[in-house]
Amino acid sequence: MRAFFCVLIVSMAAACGAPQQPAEEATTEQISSMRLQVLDTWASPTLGGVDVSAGYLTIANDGDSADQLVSASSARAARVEIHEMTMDGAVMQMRSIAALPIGPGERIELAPGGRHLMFFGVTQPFAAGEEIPVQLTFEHAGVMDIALPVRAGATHGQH
Ligand SMILES: [Cu+2]
Repeated sequence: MRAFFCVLIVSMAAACGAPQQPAEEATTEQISSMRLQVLDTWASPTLGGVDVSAGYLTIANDGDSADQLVSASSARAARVEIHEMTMDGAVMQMRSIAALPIGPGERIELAPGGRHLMFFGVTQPFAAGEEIPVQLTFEHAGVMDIALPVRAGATHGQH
């Protein structure tokens, strides 16, 4: 099962990295040794005319070296940021973070009420039942293409 997952990640990375990076061999090696898995992906539907939404997922690092999520993007949004929630007194606020570190053996959850991916400039609403393509870029593992099924859940706080 684990071997299968790595092969899958490697082939996806090779497929999307090939056009821009002829020398993808080293990257492929790194990805297979990193053993990063992205699980439990989903996104909130956009609500009545609002052009922002949130995405959630779990990143599991089954490898023995640290990595970090450094950026995210989507064809369905003008910009995707990595956000975290902080308490300012009794007020919960969110802010963008530059990178999300994932230590060896660690499992990082992006879930409602905590860290999340934030989509800005959504022109075509996210509708329940469809999948939003997202590209994650890790410092060492490189680029990973994932899909976030849209489903109703905890609605995201206002920005
Ligand atoms: Cu946010």
